[in-house]
Amino acid sequence: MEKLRIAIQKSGRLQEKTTALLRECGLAFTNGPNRLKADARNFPAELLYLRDDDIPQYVEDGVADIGIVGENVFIEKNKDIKIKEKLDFAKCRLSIAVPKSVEYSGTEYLNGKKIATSYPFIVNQFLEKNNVKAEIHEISGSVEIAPGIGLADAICDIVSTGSTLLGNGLKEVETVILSEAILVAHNDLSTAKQQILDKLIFRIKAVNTAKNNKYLLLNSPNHAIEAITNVLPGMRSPTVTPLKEEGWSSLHSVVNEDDFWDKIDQLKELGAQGILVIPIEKMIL
Ligand code: PRT
Ligand code: ZN
Repeated sequence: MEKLRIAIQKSGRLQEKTTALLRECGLAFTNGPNRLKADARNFPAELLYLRDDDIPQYVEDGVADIGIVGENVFIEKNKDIKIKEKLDFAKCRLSIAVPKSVEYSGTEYLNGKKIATSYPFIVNQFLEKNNVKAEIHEISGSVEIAPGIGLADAICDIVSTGSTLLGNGLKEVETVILSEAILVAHNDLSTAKQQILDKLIFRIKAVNTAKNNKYLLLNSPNHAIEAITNVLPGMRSPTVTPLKEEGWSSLHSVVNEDDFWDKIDQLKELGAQGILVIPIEKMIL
Protein backbone atom coordinates (compact mmCIF):
# COMPACT_ATOMS: atom_id res chain seq x y z
CA MET A 1 0.00 0.00 0.00
CA GLU A 2 1.44 3.36 -1.02
CA LYS A 3 1.86 6.04 1.60
CA LEU A 4 1.80 9.79 1.19
CA ARG A 5 5.00 11.29 2.62
CA ILE A 6 4.23 14.61 4.28
CA ALA A 7 7.11 16.98 5.10
CA ILE A 8 6.42 19.27 8.04
CA GLN A 9 8.52 21.61 10.16
CA LYS A 10 10.41 19.78 12.90
CA SER A 11 10.14 22.63 15.38
CA GLY A 12 9.24 26.29 15.14
CA ARG A 13 6.30 28.53 14.41
CA LEU A 14 4.54 26.13 12.00
CA GLN A 15 4.95 22.95 13.99
CA GLU A 16 2.09 23.07 16.46
CA LYS A 17 -0.64 24.25 14.09
CA THR A 18 0.48 21.85 11.37
CA THR A 19 0.25 18.81 13.63
CA ALA A 20 -3.03 20.10 15.09
CA LEU A 21 -4.51 20.42 11.59
CA LEU A 22 -3.43 16.90 10.62
CA ARG A 23 -4.88 15.57 13.85
CA GLU A 24 -8.17 17.33 13.17
CA CYS A 25 -8.13 15.65 9.77
CA GLY A 26 -8.17 12.34 11.63
CA LEU A 27 -4.50 11.42 11.21
CA ALA A 28 -3.03 9.90 14.36
CA PHE A 29 0.75 9.66 14.50
CA THR A 30 2.67 7.14 16.52
CA ASN A 31 5.67 9.17 17.66
CA GLY A 32 6.44 12.79 18.42
CA PRO A 33 8.67 15.22 16.56
CA ASN A 34 11.83 14.08 18.33
CA ARG A 35 12.35 11.47 15.63
CA LEU A 36 12.85 11.94 11.91
CA LYS A 37 9.72 10.13 10.81
CA ALA A 38 6.31 9.15 12.13
CA ASP A 39 3.70 6.78 10.74
CA ALA A 40 -0.02 7.53 10.67
CA ARG A 41 -1.84 4.64 12.28
CA ASN A 42 -5.14 5.09 10.47
CA PHE A 43 -4.29 6.83 7.20
CA PRO A 44 -1.81 5.91 4.44
CA ALA A 45 0.68 8.64 5.30
CA GLU A 46 3.95 9.25 7.07
CA LEU A 47 5.49 12.46 8.38
CA LEU A 48 9.02 13.66 7.74
CA TYR A 49 10.24 16.28 10.21
CA LEU A 50 12.46 18.87 8.50
CA ARG A 51 13.71 22.45 8.70
CA ASP A 52 11.14 24.58 6.91
CA ASP A 53 13.78 25.88 4.46
CA ASP A 54 14.43 22.33 3.22
CA ILE A 55 10.79 21.41 2.58
CA PRO A 56 10.43 22.86 -0.97
CA GLN A 57 13.55 21.02 -2.16
CA TYR A 58 12.45 17.70 -0.66
CA VAL A 59 9.06 18.05 -2.33
CA GLU A 60 10.58 18.97 -5.68
CA ASP A 61 12.89 15.95 -5.50
CA GLY A 62 9.99 13.68 -4.55
CA VAL A 63 11.64 12.60 -1.29
CA ALA A 64 8.45 14.02 0.22
CA ASP A 65 5.20 13.97 -1.77
CA ILE A 66 3.71 17.02 -0.12
CA GLY A 67 4.81 19.59 2.44
CA ILE A 68 3.41 22.24 4.72
CA VAL A 69 5.44 25.42 4.65
CA GLY A 70 5.17 29.22 4.75
CA GLU A 71 4.36 30.83 1.41
CA ASN A 72 7.37 33.12 1.99
CA VAL A 73 9.71 30.12 1.99
CA PHE A 74 7.91 28.57 -0.99
CA ILE A 75 8.38 31.75 -3.07
CA GLU A 76 11.97 32.30 -1.95
CA LYS A 77 13.09 28.78 -2.79
CA ASN A 78 11.51 28.99 -6.26
CA LYS A 79 11.19 25.23 -6.73
CA ASP A 80 9.13 23.45 -9.32
CA ILE A 81 6.28 22.42 -6.99
CA LYS A 82 2.59 23.30 -6.77
CA ILE A 83 0.46 25.09 -4.16
CA LYS A 84 -2.52 22.83 -3.46
CA GLU A 85 -4.22 24.57 -0.57
CA LYS A 86 -3.86 27.69 1.55
CA LEU A 87 -4.13 26.75 5.21
CA ASP A 88 -5.18 29.93 6.98
CA PHE A 89 -2.55 29.97 9.73
CA ALA A 90 0.94 31.47 10.30
CA LYS A 91 -0.23 34.61 8.55
CA CYS A 92 2.46 37.25 8.18
CA ARG A 93 3.98 39.58 5.63
CA LEU A 94 7.44 40.17 4.25
CA SER A 95 8.13 43.87 4.49
CA ILE A 96 10.81 46.45 3.93
CA ALA A 97 11.64 48.51 6.99
CA VAL A 98 13.94 51.50 7.51
CA PRO A 99 15.09 53.40 10.61
CA LYS A 100 12.30 55.48 12.12
CA SER A 101 14.14 58.74 11.47
CA VAL A 102 14.26 58.19 7.69
CA GLU A 103 11.95 60.32 5.57
CA TYR A 104 10.80 57.60 3.24
CA SER A 105 9.56 58.96 -0.07
CA GLY A 106 8.81 55.70 -1.90
CA THR A 107 10.75 52.83 -3.45
CA GLU A 108 13.18 55.27 -5.12
CA TYR A 109 14.57 55.93 -1.63
CA LEU A 110 16.09 52.44 -1.79
CA ASN A 111 18.27 53.28 -4.82
CA GLY A 112 21.93 52.73 -3.94
CA LYS A 113 21.04 51.49 -0.45
CA LYS A 114 22.06 48.28 1.27
CA ILE A 115 19.18 45.96 2.25
CA ALA A 116 19.74 43.13 4.73
CA THR A 117 17.47 40.10 4.34
CA SER A 118 17.14 36.32 4.50
CA TYR A 119 14.99 36.52 1.35
CA PRO A 120 17.39 37.62 -1.45
CA PHE A 121 15.35 36.10 -4.27
CA ILE A 122 12.09 37.81 -3.28
CA VAL A 123 13.81 41.15 -2.57
CA ASN A 124 15.55 41.03 -5.92
CA GLN A 125 12.24 40.43 -7.70
CA PHE A 126 10.70 43.34 -5.78
CA LEU A 127 13.57 45.67 -6.68
CA GLU A 128 13.43 44.73 -10.36
CA LYS A 129 9.68 45.24 -10.48
CA ASN A 130 10.08 48.70 -9.00
CA ASN A 131 13.12 49.57 -11.10
CA VAL A 132 15.33 50.09 -8.06
CA LYS A 133 19.05 49.31 -7.93
CA ALA A 134 20.07 48.39 -4.40
CA GLU A 135 22.59 46.07 -2.83
CA ILE A 136 21.19 42.95 -1.16
CA HIS A 137 23.07 41.73 1.89
CA GLU A 138 22.01 38.19 2.77
CA ILE A 139 22.03 37.25 6.44
CA SER A 140 20.34 34.26 8.01
CA GLY A 141 19.06 35.61 11.32
CA SER A 142 18.53 38.70 13.50
CA VAL A 143 17.99 40.78 10.37
CA GLU A 144 16.31 43.50 12.42
CA ILE A 145 19.55 44.55 14.12
CA ALA A 146 21.39 45.19 10.81
CA PRO A 147 20.59 48.93 10.47
CA GLY A 148 21.42 49.60 14.14
CA ILE A 149 24.92 48.14 13.81
CA GLY A 150 25.61 49.88 10.51
CA LEU A 151 25.40 46.75 8.40
CA ALA A 152 22.56 47.97 6.18
CA ASP A 153 20.29 50.96 5.48
CA ALA A 154 17.11 48.92 5.33
CA ILE A 155 15.89 45.38 5.96
CA CYS A 156 13.36 43.04 4.42
CA ASP A 157 11.98 40.60 6.97
CA ILE A 158 8.87 38.81 8.19
CA VAL A 159 6.49 40.98 10.20
CA SER A 160 3.47 39.81 12.11
CA THR A 161 2.59 42.17 14.99
CA GLY A 162 5.31 44.70 14.14
CA SER A 163 6.72 44.76 17.68
CA THR A 164 10.15 43.45 16.61
CA LEU A 165 10.53 46.37 14.19
CA LEU A 166 9.34 48.84 16.79
CA GLY A 167 11.74 47.43 19.39
CA ASN A 168 14.62 47.97 16.99
CA GLY A 169 13.77 51.53 16.02
CA LEU A 170 12.50 50.58 12.57
CA LYS A 171 9.33 51.35 10.61
CA GLU A 172 7.61 49.30 7.94
CA VAL A 173 7.50 51.09 4.59
CA GLU A 174 6.66 48.49 1.92
CA THR A 175 4.77 45.18 1.99
CA VAL A 176 6.56 42.88 -0.41
CA ILE A 177 4.41 39.74 -0.07
CA LEU A 178 1.66 38.39 2.18
CA SER A 179 2.15 34.87 3.47
CA GLU A 180 0.37 32.05 5.25
CA ALA A 181 0.99 28.35 5.67
CA ILE A 182 0.34 26.42 2.47
CA LEU A 183 0.25 22.83 1.34
CA VAL A 184 2.62 22.16 -1.56
CA ALA A 185 2.87 19.04 -3.66
CA HIS A 186 5.32 17.28 -5.94
CA ASN A 187 4.50 17.77 -9.60
CA ASP A 188 4.16 14.21 -10.64
CA LEU A 189 2.44 12.09 -8.01
CA SER A 190 1.40 8.52 -8.73
CA THR A 191 -2.33 7.97 -9.12
CA ALA A 192 -2.47 6.19 -5.76
CA LYS A 193 -0.72 9.07 -3.99
CA GLN A 194 -2.86 11.65 -5.76
CA GLN A 195 -5.95 9.86 -4.44
CA ILE A 196 -4.62 9.94 -0.89
CA LEU A 197 -3.82 13.64 -1.31
CA ASP A 198 -7.34 14.36 -2.61
CA LYS A 199 -8.74 12.66 0.46
CA LEU A 200 -6.50 14.72 2.76
CA ILE A 201 -7.41 18.00 1.02
CA PHE A 202 -11.10 17.13 1.29
CA ARG A 203 -10.62 16.76 5.05
CA ILE A 204 -8.57 19.97 5.36
CA LYS A 205 -11.34 21.91 3.60
CA ALA A 206 -13.92 20.42 5.96
CA VAL A 207 -11.86 21.40 9.01
CA ASN A 208 -11.04 24.91 7.80
CA THR A 209 -14.54 25.70 6.55
CA ALA A 210 -15.89 24.63 9.93
CA LYS A 211 -13.47 26.99 11.69
CA ASN A 212 -14.90 29.92 9.73
CA ASN A 213 -18.51 29.10 10.49
CA LYS A 214 -20.75 28.82 13.54
CA TYR A 215 -23.90 26.83 14.16
CA LEU A 216 -26.69 29.10 15.27
CA LEU A 217 -29.88 28.19 17.17
CA LEU A 218 -32.54 30.71 18.04
CA ASN A 219 -36.19 31.06 18.95
CA SER A 220 -38.36 33.17 16.68
CA PRO A 221 -41.95 34.34 16.86
CA ASN A 222 -43.69 32.68 13.90
CA HIS A 223 -44.52 36.02 12.26
CA ALA A 224 -40.77 36.85 12.11
CA ILE A 225 -39.59 33.55 10.57
CA GLU A 226 -39.69 34.92 7.04
CA ALA A 227 -37.65 38.04 7.89
CA ILE A 228 -35.18 36.07 10.01
CA THR A 229 -34.77 33.46 7.28
CA ASN A 230 -33.75 36.22 4.89
CA VAL A 231 -30.94 37.21 7.24
CA LEU A 232 -29.82 33.57 7.60
CA PRO A 233 -28.96 32.00 4.26
CA GLY A 234 -27.43 28.92 5.97
CA MET A 235 -26.10 26.05 3.91
CA ARG A 236 -29.45 25.76 2.14
CA SER A 237 -32.11 27.37 4.26
CA PRO A 238 -32.59 27.25 8.02
CA THR A 239 -34.23 24.32 9.72
CA VAL A 240 -37.48 25.42 11.36
CA THR A 241 -39.13 23.35 14.11
CA PRO A 242 -42.18 24.41 16.12
CA LEU A 243 -41.74 25.03 19.84
CA LYS A 244 -44.24 23.66 22.33
CA GLU A 245 -45.18 27.24 23.10
CA GLU A 246 -47.82 28.41 20.66
CA GLY A 247 -46.65 30.93 18.04
CA TRP A 248 -42.91 30.25 18.41
CA SER A 249 -40.37 28.21 16.42
CA SER A 250 -36.75 27.17 16.75
CA LEU A 251 -34.47 28.03 13.82
CA HIS A 252 -31.12 26.34 13.15
CA SER A 253 -28.59 27.66 10.70
CA VAL A 254 -24.91 28.23 9.91
CA VAL A 255 -23.33 31.68 9.81
CA ASN A 256 -19.96 32.82 8.62
CA GLU A 257 -17.54 34.18 11.19
CA ASP A 258 -16.91 37.31 9.09
CA ASP A 259 -20.38 38.78 9.36
CA PHE A 260 -21.37 36.98 12.51
CA TRP A 261 -21.87 39.98 14.86
CA ASP A 262 -23.78 41.95 12.21
CA LYS A 263 -26.15 39.02 11.81
CA ILE A 264 -26.68 38.73 15.57
CA ASP A 265 -27.64 42.41 15.79
CA GLN A 266 -30.10 42.07 12.91
CA LEU A 267 -31.63 38.92 14.42
CA LYS A 268 -32.21 40.60 17.77
CA GLU A 269 -33.90 43.52 16.06
CA LEU A 270 -36.21 41.11 14.23
CA GLY A 271 -37.31 39.55 17.53
CA ALA A 272 -35.04 36.50 17.85
CA GLN A 273 -34.56 35.23 21.39
CA GLY A 274 -32.46 32.58 23.15
CA ILE A 275 -29.70 32.77 20.55
CA LEU A 276 -27.11 30.00 20.91
CA VAL A 277 -23.86 29.94 18.95
CA ILE A 278 -21.98 26.66 18.73
CA PRO A 279 -18.59 25.89 17.14
CA ILE A 280 -18.68 23.42 14.27
CA GLU A 281 -16.09 20.67 14.20
CA LYS A 282 -16.25 19.58 10.55
CA MET A 283 -18.24 21.00 7.67
CA ILE A 284 -18.75 19.19 4.37
CA LEU A 285 -20.38 21.27 1.68
O1 PRT B 1 14.15 25.95 12.20
P1 PRT B 1 13.43 26.29 10.94
O2 PRT B 1 14.32 26.73 9.81
O3 PRT B 1 12.48 25.20 10.56
O4 PRT B 1 12.46 27.52 11.32
P2 PRT B 1 12.67 29.10 11.11
O5 PRT B 1 13.34 29.63 12.32
O6 PRT B 1 13.27 29.39 9.78
O7 PRT B 1 11.17 29.59 10.99
P3 PRT B 1 10.09 29.97 12.12
O8 PRT B 1 9.71 28.75 12.87
O9 PRT B 1 10.53 31.16 12.89
O10 PRT B 1 8.90 30.44 11.16
C1 PRT B 1 8.30 29.55 10.27
C2 PRT B 1 7.33 30.31 9.40
O11 PRT B 1 6.33 30.95 10.22
C3 PRT B 1 7.89 31.47 8.60
O12 PRT B 1 8.55 31.05 7.43
C4 PRT B 1 6.64 32.27 8.28
O13 PRT B 1 5.98 31.72 7.18
C5 PRT B 1 5.76 32.05 9.51
N1 PRT B 1 5.70 33.22 10.44
C6 PRT B 1 4.54 33.78 10.89
C7 PRT B 1 6.72 33.88 11.00
C8 PRT B 1 6.16 34.88 11.80
N2 PRT B 1 4.81 34.79 11.72
C9 PRT B 1 7.05 35.76 12.53
N3 PRT B 1 6.55 36.66 13.23
N4 PRT B 1 8.06 33.73 10.91
C10 PRT B 1 8.87 34.54 11.60
N5 PRT B 1 8.43 35.55 12.39
C11 PRT B 1 9.52 36.36 13.08
C12 PRT B 1 10.18 37.38 12.15
O14 PRT B 1 11.28 36.79 11.50
C13 PRT B 1 10.62 38.49 13.10
O15 PRT B 1 11.85 38.17 13.72
O16 PRT B 1 8.98 37.10 14.14
C14 PRT B 1 9.55 38.42 14.16
C15 PRT B 1 8.50 39.44 13.82
O17 PRT B 1 7.34 39.24 14.57
P4 PRT B 1 6.52 40.50 15.13
O18 PRT B 1 5.30 39.90 15.70
O19 PRT B 1 7.40 41.16 16.16
O20 PRT B 1 6.24 41.40 13.95
ZN1 ZN C 1 13.89 28.17 8.47
